[in-house]
Amino acid sequence: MRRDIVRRYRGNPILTRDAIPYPVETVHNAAVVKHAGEYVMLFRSHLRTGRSIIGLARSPDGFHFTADPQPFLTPAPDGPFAAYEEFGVEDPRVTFLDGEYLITYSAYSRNGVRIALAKTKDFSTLERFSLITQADYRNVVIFPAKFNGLYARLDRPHSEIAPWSIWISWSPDLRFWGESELVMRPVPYHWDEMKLGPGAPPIRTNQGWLSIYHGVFQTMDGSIYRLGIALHDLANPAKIIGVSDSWILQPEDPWEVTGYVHNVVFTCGAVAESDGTVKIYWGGADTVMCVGEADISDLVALCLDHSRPPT
Ligand code: BMA
Repeated sequence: MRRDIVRRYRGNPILTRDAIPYPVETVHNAAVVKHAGEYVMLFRSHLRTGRSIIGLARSPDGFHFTADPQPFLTPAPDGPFAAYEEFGVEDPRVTFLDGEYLITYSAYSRNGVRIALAKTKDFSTLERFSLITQADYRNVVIFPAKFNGLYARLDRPHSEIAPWSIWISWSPDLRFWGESELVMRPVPYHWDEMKLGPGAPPIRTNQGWLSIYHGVFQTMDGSIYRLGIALHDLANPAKIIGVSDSWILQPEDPWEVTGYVHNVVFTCGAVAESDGTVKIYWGGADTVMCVGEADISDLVALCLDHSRPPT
């Protein structure tokens, strides 16, 4: 009998546009963290213009979410970010480090897509800190730790020459990033052969940093977005210990197979719990939010015992 590594919550989808108190077309690709005794979700929504904004929802248990009355982050009307957020803000990721939440998100404009970093301590005020990439980058996740005094992030530059791969970069101050290295590229004729991107900010385990990423395969019927996992070395996350040969989640439920973009499961966040499980949150078909649970030890074992070459 087949045993699913990610156990889908029976109440999926957990958040849809009908539950949002302002007009939106979708609710997807959300970051989730635990803050002050509740789960806080930052979710992306398309507007009828086709551009995206970021909303906030709260939950006592990680499954039942209520959206705040107003959006959390909308394109900057003026100042240094305005020119780069003109077409919308997308796909937030949140990392807790040194007493504050670091929020990375995609900033779209006529100048391409860049990643912006904003900070908050309480999810009521927000400080836009810096645009931390040039165009075209997406999927920046910051590690919740420093390494020899440096911050580390995984990211996914866009290239017409090489397959779209996962890179690592380092920073002394969260503003200036460099010493970049490619850490993981797609494997030809594999479920993630077309492109890869970091998903949820990495989770610390005794065996290494667990990174839940998305991988894309192109078919005659369009692209399929699935989730996979990789384990990075604890002391030096530029080194990959293992990458699961198989995906952990693929579009199967009707709201993952059909929607704004068909055949997509896409994660921007996961919450590790003290009982050894992890709640993984994903957008279904760029339209609704879903959640499932997995045992962290199962995910680590897949990376260690069922690994394929990282590059
Ligand atoms: C990616 C991003 C994601 C989206 C996915 C599937 O390139 O735009 O936000 O979920 O495509 O459409």
